[in-house]
Amino acid sequence: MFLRIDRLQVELPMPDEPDPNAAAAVQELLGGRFGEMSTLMNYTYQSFNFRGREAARPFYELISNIAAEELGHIELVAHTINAMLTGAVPDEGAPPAAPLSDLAGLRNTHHFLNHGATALVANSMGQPWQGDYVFNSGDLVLDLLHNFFLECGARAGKLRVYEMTDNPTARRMCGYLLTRGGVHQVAYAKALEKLTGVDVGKMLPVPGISNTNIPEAKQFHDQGLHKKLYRFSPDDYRSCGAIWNGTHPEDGSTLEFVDGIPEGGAMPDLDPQPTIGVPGFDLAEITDLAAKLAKKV
Ligand code: MN3
Repeated sequence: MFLRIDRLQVELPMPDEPDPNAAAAVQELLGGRFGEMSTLMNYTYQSFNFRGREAARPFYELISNIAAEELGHIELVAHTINAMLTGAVPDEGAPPAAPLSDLAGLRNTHHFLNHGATALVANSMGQPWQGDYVFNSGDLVLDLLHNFFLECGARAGKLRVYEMTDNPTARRMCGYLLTRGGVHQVAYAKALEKLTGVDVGKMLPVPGISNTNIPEAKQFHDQGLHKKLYRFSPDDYRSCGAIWNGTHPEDGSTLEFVDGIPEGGAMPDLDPQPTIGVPGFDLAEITDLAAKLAKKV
């Protein structure tokens, strides 16, 4: 079962200006081959399909627990995209005028034509996320090796999106996810080390640039988030600590298995987009009905 908490994993400041083309670039971190949909679905299906789990429980629990964190990463990237699209749709204008004509030249018009100025399950080129991005051979060493590679690719993607936009909301999200993705990269390397004896220190880091070079990641590094693995369950997944222990390969700090979830940040409340009928063309009616329903509970 899944328990849901209506908070983001980190506080996300809203940008002052819309930035729809940069939002299109950020889509790569949501629906690209190395995006958060891919990390989520790889670890989720690997946990669903895990055979012999009692005999290999710490590995099963590590994969399951990280899958839960990845669901929150999708949420964070989606809200970043939504924030960057907010304000891009003009407030006024109606047919037969063409209030959306300025949006026609944007990189991804699906954000507005098919969605409410919100995130797509697609990459930066608008291609939908695909199920064959999931690798689940059933061979634990091979799957863990894949997961390590996936986290390396994800980290490279975040660095490149960071290089493509100086939007403060996008960079905040990139800084946080570079830090958390770094944790997962180390976690899978540690799991491989426990399973095969491979030298983790010689596998890291990929790509060869430290998170401490990125100011938006360094702030989380300085708070120690790079050495913390959270336990994303009220009662389960306690054996992750059998893998997440020892020292961090980069700075030698002691790894910490946190018994609970991050404090996180408030869920942003997105402005309605009346010109494209979001959440409906008669906002007052929806607001009135919702208020009446809320009084009944
Ligand atoms: Mn992630």
